[in-house]
Amino acid sequence: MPGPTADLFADDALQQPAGREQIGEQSYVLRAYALPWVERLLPELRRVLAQSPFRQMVTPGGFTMSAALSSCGELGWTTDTRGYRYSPLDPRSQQPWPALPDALRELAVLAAADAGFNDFAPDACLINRYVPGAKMSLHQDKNERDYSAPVVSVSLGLPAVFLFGGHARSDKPQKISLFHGDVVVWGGVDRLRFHGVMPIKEGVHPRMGRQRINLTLRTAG
Ligand code: MD3
Ligand code: FE
Repeated sequence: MPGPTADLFADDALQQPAGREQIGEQSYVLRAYALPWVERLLPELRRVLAQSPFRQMVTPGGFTMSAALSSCGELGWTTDTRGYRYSPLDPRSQQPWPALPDALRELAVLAAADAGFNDFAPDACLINRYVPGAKMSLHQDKNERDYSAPVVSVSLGLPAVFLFGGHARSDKPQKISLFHGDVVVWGGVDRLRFHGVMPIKEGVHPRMGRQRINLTLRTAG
């Protein structure tokens, strides 16, 4: 078993020198890209979550998702027994979702541009919280109106193994480790590829504690 020091070193800086890794024809991991932004993002995130706290949602099939969700921006993604959709109101409060924080928008627009997508204009940010054991099954993101816009995701906290599949559910997925501060940009021909997250391994992140938070920015409306 690694001790606390090993955990610390296994984490951010050493395993992920900043740099861009291409994972698909139009998809890139920007390693450690968000690290300089984290101390601006966390207070913004705290404000968002005070207004729209994490909650576990039920899929149309009747399963409770293991990841807890919230949203910010003009549109938020929700699911219930009636289906998946984007909505301008948080169903919990019946109020608009919290605004998309400035630093988060800036970071996402810069990351998209670095991956070749200029003029990214996100209107929705889905916030996923995973505790150890939580996962996301292989799926496609098909609720957005315009698939020409990329998706930008920011990983915070515990590491995850991201599954990046193909256009058919049966295509064998690549496994890509994502660490605190990594940003991933997916777009173009990769936009409708199946993807998921393996169950998060037990651990405690030195900054984020016993959780992984993923922020996914999209143009949904
Ligand atoms: C790849 N979230 O919220 S990053 C999701 O880590 C979701 O929480 C995962 O899948 C997470 O829908 C993965 C986001 C992501 C979003 C859209 C994609 C990855 C994608 C579209 C195409 C390919
Ligand atoms: Fe997804």
